[in-house]
Amino acid sequence: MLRDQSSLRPMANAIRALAMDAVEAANSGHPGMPMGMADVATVLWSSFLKYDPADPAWPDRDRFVLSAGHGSMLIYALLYLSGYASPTITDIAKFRQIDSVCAGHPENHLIAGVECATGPLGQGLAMAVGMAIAERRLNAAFGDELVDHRTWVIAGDGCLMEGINHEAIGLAGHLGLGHLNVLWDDNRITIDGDVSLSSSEDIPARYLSAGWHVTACDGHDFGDIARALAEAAADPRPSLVACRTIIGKGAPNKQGGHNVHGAALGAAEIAAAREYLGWDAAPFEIPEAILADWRSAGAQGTAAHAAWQHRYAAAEPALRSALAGCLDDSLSQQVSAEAYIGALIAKPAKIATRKASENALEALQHAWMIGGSADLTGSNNTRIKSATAFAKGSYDGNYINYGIREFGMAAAMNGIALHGGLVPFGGTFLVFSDYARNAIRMSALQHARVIYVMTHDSIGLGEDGPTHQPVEHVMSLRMIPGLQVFRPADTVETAEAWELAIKAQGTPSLLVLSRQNLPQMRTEAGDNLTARGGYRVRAAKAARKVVLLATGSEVALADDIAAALEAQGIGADVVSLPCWELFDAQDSSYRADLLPADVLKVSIEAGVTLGWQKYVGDGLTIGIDSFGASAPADVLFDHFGLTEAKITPQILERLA
Ligand SMILES: Cc1ncc(C[n+]2csc(CCOP(=O)(O)OP(=O)(O)O)c2C)c(N)n1
Ligand SMILES: [Mg+2]
Repeated sequence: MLRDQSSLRPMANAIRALAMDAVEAANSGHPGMPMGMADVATVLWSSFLKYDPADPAWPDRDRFVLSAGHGSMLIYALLYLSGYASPTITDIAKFRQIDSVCAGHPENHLIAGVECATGPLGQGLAMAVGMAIAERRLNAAFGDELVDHRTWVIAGDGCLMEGINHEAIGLAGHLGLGHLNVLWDDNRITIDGDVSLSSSEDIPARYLSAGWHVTACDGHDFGDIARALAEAAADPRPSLVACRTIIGKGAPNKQGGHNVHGAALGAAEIAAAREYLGWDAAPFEIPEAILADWRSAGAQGTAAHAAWQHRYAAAEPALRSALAGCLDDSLSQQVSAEAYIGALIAKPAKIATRKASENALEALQHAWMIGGSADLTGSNNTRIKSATAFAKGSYDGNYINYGIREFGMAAAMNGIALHGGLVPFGGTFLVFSDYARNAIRMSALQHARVIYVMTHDSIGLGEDGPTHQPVEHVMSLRMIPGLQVFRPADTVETAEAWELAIKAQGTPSLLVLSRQNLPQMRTEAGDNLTARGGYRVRAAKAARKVVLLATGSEVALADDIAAALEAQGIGADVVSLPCWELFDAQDSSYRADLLPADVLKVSIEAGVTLGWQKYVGDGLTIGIDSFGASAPADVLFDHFGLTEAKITPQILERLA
C-alpha cells in the first residue's frame, strides 16, 4: 500500500539531498538522474520492492538493478536510507574517493546490496533478464513458497538506445518473463541534449512488438507511479513503465536541461535547491523523522523474510536440502573429472575439442547448470542429450535457445550467475566473442562464474574464411584480468578445463575449442594438469636445447617438431599452456622449471604472436599476424607456415 504522501515527499527529497551533496563534495558524478527518479524510487522502495536490509543475501528478495549506473547516488542513498549496513553515511560523504565503497558506478563486490555492477549502458537491463530467467528456473524447481520474486530495473534513455536492448527485450518477451519490470526514466535528455537530437523511435511500440506490457506514469506523482507499478506487477508479461520525469528535479534553475546530467550543481544552485525543496538540513544529515520513515519502510521486509524462513523451515526435508545445495553450490564443488578422464585414457580418441567438450559435459553437467548457445548449438556442442529447453511455460528446462544475441546472452549469463543458485554456460563462435566482449569483461569485473564455450578457434575452421577465423581473439581475451581463458589441446585437457570452470566460484572461464579433430596427447592418468595452467607434455631425450610452447591444436604440431629435432640429436621439451592465467599464478620455481633461461624457447599458436614474448623472450614466436583465408584447414596451416616442415628449419637456423 502506498504510504502517506506527506511522508513520501520528504523521503524522496532525502535522496535528492544526498545525491546533490555527494556529487558536490566529490566535484564529480551525476546528480540529474537520482534527483529525477527520486520519486519513482521512493514509491518502489517503500511499497513494492521486497527486501530486507538486515540480510542482503536473502535468496527470495526482489532484485533491484540500477541499469542507469551513472545515477549511482540513487542506489547508495536508497541502501543507506532504508537501513542496509553498507554504505554508511561516511561512505556516501566520500563518494567516488579511493577509501569509499561508493564507487563512481555501483559495483556488486563492494556493496552487498548492489546486485550487479552497472555503468555500461544497457547491460544492467540485459543482466536483469538473466536474473529473471534464474528466478523462473528456480521457481520451477522449488515452487512459489520458496522462490517467487521480481526483478525491478531502473533504466535510462541510454539503456534503451543501446543495441543490446534489442537483444535483451526480445529474449525477455519471447520467454515471457513476467516478473521483470523496467522503470524507464523517460526524461528525454541524454548528455548531448534532447533525445530528439539522435532518436525518434516509438519505444512503447518497440516493446509491445517484443511481447511486453507497456504503461506510463507521471514520475513525480506518487499516486500515478504506484498505479503504474501495480499494473506492471499484475501483468503476466514483462513490463515497461515509461516514467515521465524531469532530470535534476529539485534544482530549480538547472532541472530539465542536459547540464544537470553529469556535473556538480555548484554552491549557488544547491542553495537554491534547498530553498525550493524546503530542505534545511546540513549536507549528509537526514532529519530524524525522515530517516525514521525510511527505516520503517526498510523494515517492512522483515515480516516477509520471516515468513519465507518459516516456509523454508516447514518445507519437505528433501526439497529444503535441495535448495540449500543449489544455493551453496555444493554440486559444483563435488564435480570431479577423474573417473571420466580415466575412461578417456583407457580409450584414446582423436576428436575435436568442441566434441570433447560435449562429451565432458555429458559426464560432468549437474542439475544447477543451465546451458545455451547463440543459435550455434550444433556447432558449439553445448547441448547434452538429456537437455530440455527452458522456454515460456516450461521453465524447468536447462537449455536456453538464446537466438543470435551474443551480447545479450553474455549479459544474461552474468545476471544468472549473479542471481545465485545456477551455473550458466553458453556458446558461440570465438570470432564473435567480440560481440559479447564487454559483458565478458563484466563477468570478470563482477566476479561472476560464467562459462563461455567459444568454438571454431582458428584458421582450423577452414573454408568459412577470414571473417570467421579468429586471429587476435585468444590473445585479447587473455588480457582481461581475472578471466580464465582455456585453450585445451585434447580431450583430456578439455575435461580438466570443464572441471576447473565449473568449480571456479567467482571466476569466469572461457573455453576456446577447435572445430577440427585433434589427437589425444595425454595417455597417462594423474592429477589435473590444466589446473597448473601449463605443464610438460614431452621431455627432451637428447641434451635439451629447445622448449616448444603451444596451446590447443598446435600442441600436437609442437610434438611433431620436437620429434624431428630429436631425430637430429637436438633435445626438445614440449610445454602445453592451456591457461596463462593459472600458469602465471604458479610459483616461480615451477615456472622456471618449464621455461629454463638457457634454452631457445619457441611459441607456436595459430593466432597473433604479440604477447608470447613474455615467455619466449628473444626466442621464436610462430603464429599468424594477419587475417586468415578461405580454404580447407590443412591447406591453411601450410599456407600460414604452421607445419613441422616449415617450422623446424627456422629453429635449426636459430640454433646454428
Ligand atoms: C555503453 C555506454 N556508452 C556511453 C556511456 C557514457 N554515458 C553515460 S550516461 C550517458 C547518457 C545516458 O543518457 P540517459 O540514459 O538518458 O541518462 P540521463 O542523462 O537521463 O541521466 C552516456 C552517453 C556509458 N556509460 N555506457
Ligand atoms: Mg535521459
